[in-house]
Amino acid sequence: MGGEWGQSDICPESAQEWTIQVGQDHLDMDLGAITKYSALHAKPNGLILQYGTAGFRTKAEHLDHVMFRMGLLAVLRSKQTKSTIGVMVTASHNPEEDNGVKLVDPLGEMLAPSWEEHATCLANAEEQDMQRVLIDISEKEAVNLQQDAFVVIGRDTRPSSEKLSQSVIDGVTVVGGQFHDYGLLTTPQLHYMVYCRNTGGRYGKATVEGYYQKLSKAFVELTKQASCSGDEYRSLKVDCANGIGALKLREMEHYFSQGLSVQLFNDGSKGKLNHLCGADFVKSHQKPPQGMEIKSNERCCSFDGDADRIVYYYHDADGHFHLIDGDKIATLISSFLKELLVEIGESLNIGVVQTAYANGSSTRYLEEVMKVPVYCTKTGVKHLHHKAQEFDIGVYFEANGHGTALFSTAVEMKIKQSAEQLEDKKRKAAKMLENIIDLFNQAAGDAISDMLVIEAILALKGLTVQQWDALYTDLPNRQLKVQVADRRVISTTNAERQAVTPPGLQEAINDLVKKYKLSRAFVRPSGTEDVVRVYAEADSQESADHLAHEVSLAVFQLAGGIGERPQPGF
Ligand code: NG1
Ligand code: ZN
Repeated sequence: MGGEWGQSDICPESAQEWTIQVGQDHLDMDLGAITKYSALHAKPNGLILQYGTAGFRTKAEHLDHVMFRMGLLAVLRSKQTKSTIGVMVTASHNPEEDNGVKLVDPLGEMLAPSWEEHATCLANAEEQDMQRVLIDISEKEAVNLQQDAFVVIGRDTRPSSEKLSQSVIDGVTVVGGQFHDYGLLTTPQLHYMVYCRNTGGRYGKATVEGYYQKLSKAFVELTKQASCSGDEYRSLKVDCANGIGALKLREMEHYFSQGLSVQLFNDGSKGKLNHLCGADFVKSHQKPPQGMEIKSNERCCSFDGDADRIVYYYHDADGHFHLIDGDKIATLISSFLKELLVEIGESLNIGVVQTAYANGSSTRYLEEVMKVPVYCTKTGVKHLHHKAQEFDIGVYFEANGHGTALFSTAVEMKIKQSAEQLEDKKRKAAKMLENIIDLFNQAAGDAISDMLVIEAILALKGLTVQQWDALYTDLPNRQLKVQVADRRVISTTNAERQAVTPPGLQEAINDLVKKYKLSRAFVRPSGTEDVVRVYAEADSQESADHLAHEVSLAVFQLAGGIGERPQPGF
């Protein structure tokens, strides 16, 4: 488990040079204090971790030094950007015993790639090299050490999170940073706080109350405009993965209760975090979570452990389970936004961003039926977020339910004006769009915000969950994992849809794909686990399963598989 990649090869090693520089330029850092406190958060010898797709993630007991050092790094980043930086202590959908940490950049976005490398170097430096690496980072990034620094910290409900966030605080304070500890927060709430603080309050108030008020006000305004107010549209069962989402939704529900009643399951009062429940479990097992009773056609959803992902589902009258994943969420949202734009008479450019894991049917539906341009990026929300920023309106979702919509500043202003100036029907549509913009968390994918957006759209359009599901039919698919000695032997191109190395692997996949109808398959090294992921889809579940298995065998043979050969059957 965790993002271990073996020896890190990006950290400079010339120790001598550093000794000289310490003496000359870095008297502003109390290096003695750093060394002293660092020893209290000592790094286990030989442990190498990588700042991966979602920061550092591994067993909680290996993370104390990483937390302390990320506190140090957050201060440097804050000084460099002259902005508030966020630190979130969470391991999202990983088991309860794990934990993790990620830094949040000034506009609530993921940490810049060059700083991810610094994070990796700093986390892996042996005790005696820590000073050198810190100074190296400050030098390279021209950090003005005189600058004030401010760091905000949030954590999820894991038993290890409180102590680990205290280690972050130790790191922040030892280099003279100021901080605000928000305590328990969902990951997207922490992103929201960072965004608010760095935009002078224009985005919202940087408090939990401010978050609840902003979203609830927009939601209640929207649902007031819904003509159908039958109960069936207004109640929802929510599986909270025994995580932070339960606490926060419970705090928030009375703010929006006139628009929606939520019934919480797996609220952490009994079960274990992410165990047999939560969005990741539901999506990967394609079955409902434990601990939730579902009547036919009841609308249900699951959050993941830090409430930044959401998937919907229901049982039909025959008791069949239907999953509505991130692709269908993106489809609902983008078609609604497009309709509003048509009503307002605005021709803004709207794009949908997906990854290679998006179901082929969703891409086809978006492009061919809805005529919305679709773009594919590498896995990891930072890639999707970045791409979505290129549009007037960019909707991005990973199939696993992580996503949001972004609106350019010019669009926000235009819509605000339209909501004031236009006549009747157009004005109503502009007002709706204005509220929808407020309802999205534009800093990060957010289960609570997305849930309210979806509920508002379903109510406004008078859609049942089955009607939403019927937009298109997902192609049967299968995801598998293969253990290899070193997953870095697999490199990819074309947004991870094609393998470049090892030699022969892509050719083998091409040959296998040809055997099935409507088929597609790709492989990539995971950024959060020490495995190679295999994805296949085809016209039937049997074909998708066969194809995934055959591709797994090809990976095992050509990319240095270890342990048992992949077996058929799931
Ligand atoms: P990796 O382990 O790199 O596949 C997984 C998810 C990503 C993203 C990250 C961060 C899949 C196939 N992969 O990444 O989409 O959410 O975790 O949590 O779902
Ligand atoms: Zn998450």
